[in-house]
Amino acid sequence: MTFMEHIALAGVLVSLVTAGSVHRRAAIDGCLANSSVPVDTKGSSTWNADIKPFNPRLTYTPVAVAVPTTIAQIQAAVICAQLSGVKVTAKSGGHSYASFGLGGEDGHLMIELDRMFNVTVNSTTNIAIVQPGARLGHVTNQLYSQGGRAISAGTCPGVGVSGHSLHGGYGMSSHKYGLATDWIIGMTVVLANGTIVHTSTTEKSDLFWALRGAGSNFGIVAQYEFDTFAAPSQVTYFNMNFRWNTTTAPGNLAALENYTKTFMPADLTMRAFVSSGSSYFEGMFFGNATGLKAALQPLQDKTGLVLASTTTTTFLKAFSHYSNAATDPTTPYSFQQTFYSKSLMLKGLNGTAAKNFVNYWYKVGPTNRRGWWFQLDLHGGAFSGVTNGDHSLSSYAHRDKLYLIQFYDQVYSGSYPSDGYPFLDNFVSNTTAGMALSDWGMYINYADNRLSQTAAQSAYYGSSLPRLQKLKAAYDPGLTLTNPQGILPVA
Ligand code: ABL
Repeated sequence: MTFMEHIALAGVLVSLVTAGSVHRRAAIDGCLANSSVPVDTKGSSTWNADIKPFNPRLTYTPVAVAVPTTIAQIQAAVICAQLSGVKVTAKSGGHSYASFGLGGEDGHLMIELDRMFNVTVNSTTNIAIVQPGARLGHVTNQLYSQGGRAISAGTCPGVGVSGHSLHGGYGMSSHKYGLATDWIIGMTVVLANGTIVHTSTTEKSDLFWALRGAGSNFGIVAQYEFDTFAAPSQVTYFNMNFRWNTTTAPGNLAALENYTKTFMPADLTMRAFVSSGSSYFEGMFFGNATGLKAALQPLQDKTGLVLASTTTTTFLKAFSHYSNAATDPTTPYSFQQTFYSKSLMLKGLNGTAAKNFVNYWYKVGPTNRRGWWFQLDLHGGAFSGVTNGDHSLSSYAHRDKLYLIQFYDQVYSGSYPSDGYPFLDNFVSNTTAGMALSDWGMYINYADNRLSQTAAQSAYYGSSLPRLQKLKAAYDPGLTLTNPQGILPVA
């Protein structure tokens, strides 16, 4: 569309828009058609697939679904949303726990990015060009097959690269290599006003900072440049079962905290997994079983944990060991789980907080007959790549947190019960009861849709929030790119 055509169209649209949402829909449909942006028609099978959320607890209906295959089409779609007075949301993998890829509410223009999933590694620079709808399994497989490369990222293969890496991106390489966001070195971005910019540490560095941690609020990344590292030649994954109780758990948690803060080497990434049926530590070690044993010994000495199994294999096979679905998905895609989830990022878990946490786990936990579990990732620590990443280069606010806990309460058939929520709400509130606000936060990649917008902003963005609010005022004062937990502008 030329500039003059935009102006002409804008005139038509202003009168349409004032007549309300039916006309907003006509306006956006008309604009997308005039701009040759590919769409999926409401009610078609592709539309139904596009709007199928990972978490069916939260379903929303967009006003239109654009399915671009080029950066110019993403731009044209954003301009149409602006002209039609419609909010716009990009969906990469669609795994947001709050269905933010659908907008987190009805009526957004959804830009379905999953047709754009190419990954190309430059064999001289080892920099990867990644399209924004690539899923982590595809990224991992492609980087590995194109020269044995990798980025730090999660192991759920269906998760989209965009939401994951624009809001942190923790995974089984993080203790050595930090977050997925740390590997982004450049981005081509469509801003809320429809302009295309390129950002890096030296171009619009404030935008680069904001996108690396709070990305969905600041633009639609249309293409990434990721730096990569050589995938380790040998990876050992392992399990250590444990059975603690209300008496032993607080002391063992204290030992775990001490270990993470002082000894746990970078080559080891590990988490505790606890469900009603089992509890174990699991993780990846970049090296062989002998190295792993040396890395774990100080913790075992203090806690009596026993290594139950080790498997030494390739990086790719270790990745698929921790995959929860087909390991190289592109599109179409339909994986779903029905659940409620919350998170806690903690500087530590000791004293009264540890006792409260342990009491809830062992006393209230067994009263929940659904498939609940928590994962406690040893996110920070003396040798953690997350802790030791450059704090000034990203808005990710939790580098000072030792633990990342994900709480998950799932049903395997039917819908999530409306009286189910207090179970996890109380798990979290009991744990934080005596803590200073600055000692904990939450992770937006495990979004809790039931937080108020105010609570969500401070829990997700912590000390980065004031600067993010100012940048929101600069880049998207009209809240074109937002959702019910989006950052609100402060001039
Ligand atoms: C995550 O962030 C975790 O790291 C995964 O382990 C977790 O996967 C997903 N998110 C959930 O959205 C789950 C599987 O989907 C479940 O089937 C499994 O029971 C659970 O992990 C525990 O292993």
